[in-house]
Amino acid sequence: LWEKYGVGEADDKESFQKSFIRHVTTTLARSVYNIDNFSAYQATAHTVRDRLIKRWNDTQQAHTEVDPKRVYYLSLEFLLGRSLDNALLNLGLKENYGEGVKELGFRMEDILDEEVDAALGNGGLGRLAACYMDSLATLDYPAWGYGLRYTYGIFQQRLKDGFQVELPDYWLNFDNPWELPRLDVTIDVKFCGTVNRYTDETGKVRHVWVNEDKDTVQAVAYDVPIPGYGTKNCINIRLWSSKPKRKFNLKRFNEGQYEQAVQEQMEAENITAVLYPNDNHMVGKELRLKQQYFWVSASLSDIVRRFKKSSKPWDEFSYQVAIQLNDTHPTLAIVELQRILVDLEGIDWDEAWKIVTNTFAFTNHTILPEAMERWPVPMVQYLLPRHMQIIFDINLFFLQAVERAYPDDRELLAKLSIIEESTPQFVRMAHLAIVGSHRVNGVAALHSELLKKTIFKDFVRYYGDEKFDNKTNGITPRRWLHQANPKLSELITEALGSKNWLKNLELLKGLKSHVDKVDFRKRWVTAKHSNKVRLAEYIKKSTGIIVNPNALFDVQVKRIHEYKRQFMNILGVIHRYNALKKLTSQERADIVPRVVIFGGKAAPGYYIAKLVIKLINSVADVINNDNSIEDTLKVVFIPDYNVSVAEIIIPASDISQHISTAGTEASGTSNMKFVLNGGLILGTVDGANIEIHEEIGDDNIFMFGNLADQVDDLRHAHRYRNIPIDPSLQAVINDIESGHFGDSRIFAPLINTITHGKDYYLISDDFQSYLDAQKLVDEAYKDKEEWTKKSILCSANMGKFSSDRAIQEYAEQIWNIDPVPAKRS
Ligand code: 26W
Repeated sequence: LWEKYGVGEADDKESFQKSFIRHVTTTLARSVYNIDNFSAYQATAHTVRDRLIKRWNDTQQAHTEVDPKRVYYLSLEFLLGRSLDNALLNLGLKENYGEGVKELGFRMEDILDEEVDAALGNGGLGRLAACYMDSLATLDYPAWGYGLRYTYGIFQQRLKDGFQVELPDYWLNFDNPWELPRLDVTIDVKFCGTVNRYTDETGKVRHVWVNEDKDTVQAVAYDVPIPGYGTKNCINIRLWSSKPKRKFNLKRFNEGQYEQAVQEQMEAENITAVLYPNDNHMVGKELRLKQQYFWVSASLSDIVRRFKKSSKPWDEFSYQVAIQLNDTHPTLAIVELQRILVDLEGIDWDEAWKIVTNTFAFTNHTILPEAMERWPVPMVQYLLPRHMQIIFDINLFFLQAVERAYPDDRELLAKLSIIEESTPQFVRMAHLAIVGSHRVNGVAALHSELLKKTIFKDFVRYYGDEKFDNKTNGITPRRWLHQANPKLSELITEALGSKNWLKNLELLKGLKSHVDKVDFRKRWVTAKHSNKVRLAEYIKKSTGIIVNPNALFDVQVKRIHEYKRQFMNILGVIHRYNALKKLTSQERADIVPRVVIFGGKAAPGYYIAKLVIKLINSVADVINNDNSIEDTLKVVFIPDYNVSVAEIIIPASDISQHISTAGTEASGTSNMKFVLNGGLILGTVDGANIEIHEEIGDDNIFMFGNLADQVDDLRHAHRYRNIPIDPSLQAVINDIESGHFGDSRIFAPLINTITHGKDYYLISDDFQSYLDAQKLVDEAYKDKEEWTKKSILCSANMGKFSSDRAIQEYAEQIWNIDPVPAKRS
């Protein structure tokens, strides 16, 4: 029938226009004489959606026929951003549809700009999941994502008097054309209740978990199609939304308990209401634990149902199913699968446990102690009584095995235990994830090494080194170069003679032979410059500040966190400002003008991070209004940094800063995006900076600061000895304290983190070498031709950091899955 009626098939301009008009008049119920940009967006999106559904159906059908081993990517966050442009490019529709809308009197850019971001994530981990789905689809892997359909995504950030204020992100205000509601796919999820023990007819002890109807909620599936690039393959992210299971209680209504009856319904909907806005910081809210189990339970029940359709024996489960845990957030899935196998399917514990551990693998994304998930045992016991028993049993059998290997080492048992023996006790989710998985990985070489040497050291001793490995992160070149930087993408395609680099990023190496061509360099600079003009316009629109596109654009955009050291950056800006003021007008003429650009959200409860935002804005106010420095320095804080703002900022940077205290940033992924777009980086010897350095060479990167293996000693020294603060830093602090940037009392708690605290993030220790590195940047930028060569070599050497490479490594080395080529019907 698809063939016969050609539904969602044709890609030509006329078919597009026909479908566009049909959607305007029927789907939107509007008159064709009254179409605004938003309606045009909706009609275009619905036209693309029709085509996506076709591919999505074909893909699922191919998977059903082949019944291959599938991978399930469990992530509490998918930070997808906008979908229309990506779908147009991946499906190869951009040109025809662009012409189509133009003839109808619209500009494609305006239409694309109407879309709201899908912002169901905080930062790195959520965006990584989105890039990985793009690569899984592009490489034809049979993969599913599972997550939550939050009613509210990450908050919108506004600035008031330089302070961050948060607004709810009610992103589903208008209909969302990128989701397919599956109101028929519903799954019951239980909470609370009790566990009954009994002996079955074979004499085996069994457990049943029973609860009251009011404590069961329903999960409803919403499917988000993810199209691959240059393939018909289109995979699925299934997001669960919660709703009450019990029909509205009429009996109670009659008894006059209307409010209580409504209350129960609302509590069920609460579960998927909001994404928790903390990044790298654990807050032990009961609702968050409920979210985690709700999601994990619905997803596993879906996965098990799909497995059962093939009527294969249970011992083949792990040959059919690989489940990747995106950090510890879905760790309860381990316990849930064990429960399904033992309690519901009647499989013996040991056999079940083998299936479980062969199925799961776990990725760690941070070593910060405050980010480690720990749940109070009483809370788990109350919400999930049977799971708590199973966790205790998993721990018991695990510790018994450890004891056999290391008799008499009680300390080792305490260190490895899944249960932390405090009052109350806590469940250590990372320990549970390690014990329940066959493979554990970090996200960059240094990070994976540090995991083995620090927080997972004792596990390496017990399991050996082979269980732990590295999978360096990657980014999708489709969105982060082709889509975000069309001018540079076009130039690259022309120089390389084809678009193949979009599927094989190593081909960018071919740009090296163009470095010495003056004309090529000129065109490279022109592309770069137009991106800077585009960003300057965006800055004017969003902040009112006017910046010069010929200045050096120096960017730091990421979540605001002490370990990322935006504080050090703004302290460096003050240092620069004070130096500029001392110069004569003639001396200033030699200075390369700079625009220092910040962006990023602070967790709403993170007081110090919010003070950093205020300080940046206060410093910006003074500097931007000081005519005496003659526009040699401007400071901008771009509000509400998100994926679509990143797509404007990243292609426009000359230099970007990735300056975390060594050993604290697991990988970073924006560093890869900047360099891929020909931006140089100024960074510490941390995370993926190290591997970028290896790929692009000493001449094309500015590295500074203490190394990870020096951090412990330096911290120790700050704690126990009186270390004098770096003099340049002290001068800057004095300047703030003098009131130069407004009432300095506001900033006292922030400054105290250096002066009266322990300078835990070692700003004082790195400050001088940071300033030195900045000086080298200034010098290097003066030689424009050399800088352009560096810029080209940066892009040329970034092949390794494609998410295609990362996904291929996961597929071959952890999941053991093969591509299922999409059918070309
Ligand atoms: C429980 C609170 C919480 C919430 C989120 C703890 C930890 C997280 C995330 C795992 C934090 C995160 O996004 N980490 C980032 O992961 C990226 C992708 O691997 C890395 O590139 C970043 O370096 C890392 O900070």
